Amino acid sequence: MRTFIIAALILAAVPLAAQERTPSPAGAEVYIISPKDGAKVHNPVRVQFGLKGMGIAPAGVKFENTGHHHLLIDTEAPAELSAPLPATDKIVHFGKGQTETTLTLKPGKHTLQLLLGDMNHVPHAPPVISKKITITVVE
Ligand SMILES: [Cu+2]
Repeated sequence: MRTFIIAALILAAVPLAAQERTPSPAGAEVYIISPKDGAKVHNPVRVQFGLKGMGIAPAGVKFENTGHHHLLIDTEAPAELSAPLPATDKIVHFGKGQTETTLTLKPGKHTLQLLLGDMNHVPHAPPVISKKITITVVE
C-alpha cells in the first residue's frame, strides 16, 4: 500500500504531456488581406493572407519568430491552443509556407479566420490570430 501511494505521488508530480509553446513577438499580427469583411464574392474565392512582425517558415522548420498559416473556415479556433491544430476540412494548414489560397464554397455566408502555428502546428503564445471575417458567396 505504501509503495502504491508513493508511486501515485510521483506520477502526479510529472506534468501531463506539457508542450512548450513557441513565443510570438510583441506586435505580431495576422490578417486577411482579401476578401474584405462583409464582401460578396464569387467562386473561386481567392484568399490572401497578411502577416506583420513575423515571418513565414514551412512546417517542420525551426526559425525564430516564424510560423505557417492555418485558415479556419466556418469554425471557431480550438479552445485548447497548446496542442497541434488538427487538419480538417475546416482547419486548413499551409505548411509549405503559402500566403494565399483559392476556395470553392457553397453559396451563402461563410466565416474565415487565420491562425498562425509554429513548426509543430501549435499556435504561438500569445496566439497570433486574425479578426474573423464574414463573406457571402453569390452564384
Ligand atoms: Cu499546420
